Amino acid sequence: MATSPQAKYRKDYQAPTHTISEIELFFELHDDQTLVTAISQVQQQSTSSTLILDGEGLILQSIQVNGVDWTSYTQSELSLELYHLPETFTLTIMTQIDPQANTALEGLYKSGGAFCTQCEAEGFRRITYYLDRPDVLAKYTTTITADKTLYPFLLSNGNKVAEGELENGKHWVKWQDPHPKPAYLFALVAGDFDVLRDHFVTNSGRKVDLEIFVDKGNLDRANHAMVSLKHSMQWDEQRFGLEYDLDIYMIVAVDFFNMGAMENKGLNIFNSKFVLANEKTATDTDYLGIESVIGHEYFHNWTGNRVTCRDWFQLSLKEGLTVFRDQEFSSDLGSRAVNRIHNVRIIRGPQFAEDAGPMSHPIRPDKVIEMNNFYTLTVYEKGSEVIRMLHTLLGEEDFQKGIKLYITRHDGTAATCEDFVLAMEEASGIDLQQFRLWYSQSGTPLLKVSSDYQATSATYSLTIEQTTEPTADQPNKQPLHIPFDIELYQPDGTAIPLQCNGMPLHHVLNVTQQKQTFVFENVPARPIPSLLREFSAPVKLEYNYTDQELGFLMVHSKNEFARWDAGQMLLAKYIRNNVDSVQQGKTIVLPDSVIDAFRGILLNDALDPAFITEMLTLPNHNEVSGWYKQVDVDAIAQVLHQFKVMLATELEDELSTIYHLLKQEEYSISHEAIGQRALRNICLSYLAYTEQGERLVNRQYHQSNNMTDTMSAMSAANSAQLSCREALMEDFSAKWQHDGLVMDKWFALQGSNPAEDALLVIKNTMKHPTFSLKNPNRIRSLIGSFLTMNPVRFHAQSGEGYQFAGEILRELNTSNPQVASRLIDPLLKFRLYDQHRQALMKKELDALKNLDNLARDLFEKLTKALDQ
Ligand code: B3K
Ligand code: ZN
Repeated sequence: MATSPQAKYRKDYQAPTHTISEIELFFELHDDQTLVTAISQVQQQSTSSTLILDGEGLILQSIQVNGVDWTSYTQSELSLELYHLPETFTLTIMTQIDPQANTALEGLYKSGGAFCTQCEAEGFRRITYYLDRPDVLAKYTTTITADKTLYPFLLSNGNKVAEGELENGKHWVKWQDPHPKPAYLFALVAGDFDVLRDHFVTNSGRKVDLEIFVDKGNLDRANHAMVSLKHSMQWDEQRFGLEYDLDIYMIVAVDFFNMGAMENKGLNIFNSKFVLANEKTATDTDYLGIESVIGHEYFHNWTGNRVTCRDWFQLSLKEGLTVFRDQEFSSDLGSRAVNRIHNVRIIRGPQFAEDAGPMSHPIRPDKVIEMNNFYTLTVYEKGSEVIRMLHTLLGEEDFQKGIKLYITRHDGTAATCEDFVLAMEEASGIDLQQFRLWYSQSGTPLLKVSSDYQATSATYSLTIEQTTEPTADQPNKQPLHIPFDIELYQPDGTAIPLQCNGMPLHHVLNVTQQKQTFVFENVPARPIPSLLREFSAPVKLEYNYTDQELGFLMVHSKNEFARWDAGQMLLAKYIRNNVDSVQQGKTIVLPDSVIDAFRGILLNDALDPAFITEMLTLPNHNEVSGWYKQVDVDAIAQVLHQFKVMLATELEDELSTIYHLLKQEEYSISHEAIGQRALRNICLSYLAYTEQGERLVNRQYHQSNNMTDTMSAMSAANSAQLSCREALMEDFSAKWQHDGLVMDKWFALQGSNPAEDALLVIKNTMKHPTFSLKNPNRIRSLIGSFLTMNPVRFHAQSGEGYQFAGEILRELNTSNPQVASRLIDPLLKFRLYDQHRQALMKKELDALKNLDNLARDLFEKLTKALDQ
């Protein structure tokens, strides 16, 4: 690395010196020498006649200003500075790029046989020199020329306005996007595809063509994506009153993609994982993932595209809000409780861990070296929790008023998080001054709650104390405005109407002080409190519940989420106790009362099977690790394993009855069928630890007519290390080795294989014909699961897991820094482990840090982790 990468600060924002009203792009596509001509209409907005454009890895061919060659410029590694420019002018820049050699998958690159682009956050500068910042909005016209046989489809944003043939076997297509947009929403695709076509008629009666482009032969896997797209369009009209604004909406599925999908205006580009599905190739989880990501990208059309971000520090403005919208979409279409549980698991697990680690940052970061490092769980998921808290405080009606005001006020412009909060404040009349701290303060608040009942006065008080521990980025914390949703129950299960100071009270308390007591009147007997219902704020809760109280809440809470949460608290208590026991050399015990509480849930046929499944799902190793400042990998693994065995043994009859009862003859993708399969398969995952395990798993695998049941069988065999595991793995690989996407499920099992020789097997698996270190999906499936889902083997005392991670990271640092930067996270947490492991992990980090060509992405994370 020549010079140390420079950080950018939120406080340094300055409006652009120039704006660009229109840009006309010409692409002559060739694998290794693509020619890009960019003709921009530029207007000076400041006193400076110097224009500094961003550019990276470009070969500059020519510059013209108003049609005349321009020589007054300097070029550096990351920019082009043009001097002595007129106030308004036409700027023509020709650059040459090499898409074939672009393994970073940012800018214009080749995915298999197709050309495609990824421009967010700062990829457009790898296509041409430009003001590559989100507050420069221009109208785009794009002409693409390419070989007609290889690339019959030439796509870009907006509407197709012209096309033609050329003599040399080439053809061209011209696209025009009427909506001004920042460069990060630009997209281009060229390739040969099968197309699934449909249409949608908007609320106001406009017909929109819908097109999904998939690799040839995959048409039978595009249907669910199309159904999801139509559901998204309908839902956004109904719930948010927002209609689509172009005549065409295109989605292209590509195999090489760094993340999930990208919301480019009118031309979404998707990781094929979030498009392709049929019952033979995709699990129910895949189906639900597709629905949610298709929704997410579609919802960006208003929250992201029509109103975009002023600068990248404001990323949560579009991402937090759009995640909130996609979560609401999934909840309205499916089970609200189950969706909430899934989302809360992410916050309590990996997001809390992010807050506690070296990369901690507020949802609106203050300092960034590589923007791609900030597409984080904090910005996305915690960002969505912040929007959800606003929704809780305002209620649906005022929240929608706020959204309307925000969109009307900022349509067609680049806005800030402050603009959003202001609109919410003005629409509702609620003072959000203190609430704004959620945008600037990082870390996870801890709420310590205590209670007191006075029989004589029939009053019950809750005292809430909030603290936020210092984080790597911010030593001092202030009290936040926390919506705290509660209910008080009488021992017979009825809810007590809340009353404070003689006034009836809504169930959401406004916690604003460091320490605060709420006194409830007319409470006939000592109540059982249900606290932080719906996880009404992204905080940790501490309250000294008895087992009986938790057992009570598991049965009597009015709200399913609260019942699940009580079950989790009960499990958490015994997981902690038993981790202590293991450390003291004692045996692991789980009282009968706890097992009976779960038996009660399992046998309650009034409950939704999908919900029972969540109740029976133990917190995973990563979530449990997050409870500790010093993680004892082996003790946690032992306890979780033993809990599984004990629950399986004690509940075998019930699990077995339900397993057999829920057998489905016909496959259907309804929410009801998904729920039943989930329950049946979690029963199998427990039964795998009993004597019947081998037989049931084998039979399910061989009789299965869908990927959900197939994978559940394989995953049960993998976790319980059944002797049929090898045979099933071999059978699966023989059947699917032609299909990388399906094989990813198999790679993930190899990665998370708890066997002692897992690493050796993984190294051999890298030679599998379907594996490639060039494909991010393959890397995440095999290597990613080893690093994140195989704690015991990854953290092996020998250090071989860390060494392996180091080797892979050194390679990816050169070929695909973005993927490397995501993969490195488990190593960055080295301070959580014992001295021996810390030293081994640090050795790998130091070796990476000393690389000559260390990418910005890794530089930022490594310096933070090591300098802390
Ligand atoms: N906006 C994109 C993410 C871009 C990530 C760039 N490293 C997908 C999404 O959040 O919808
Ligand atoms: Zn998004």
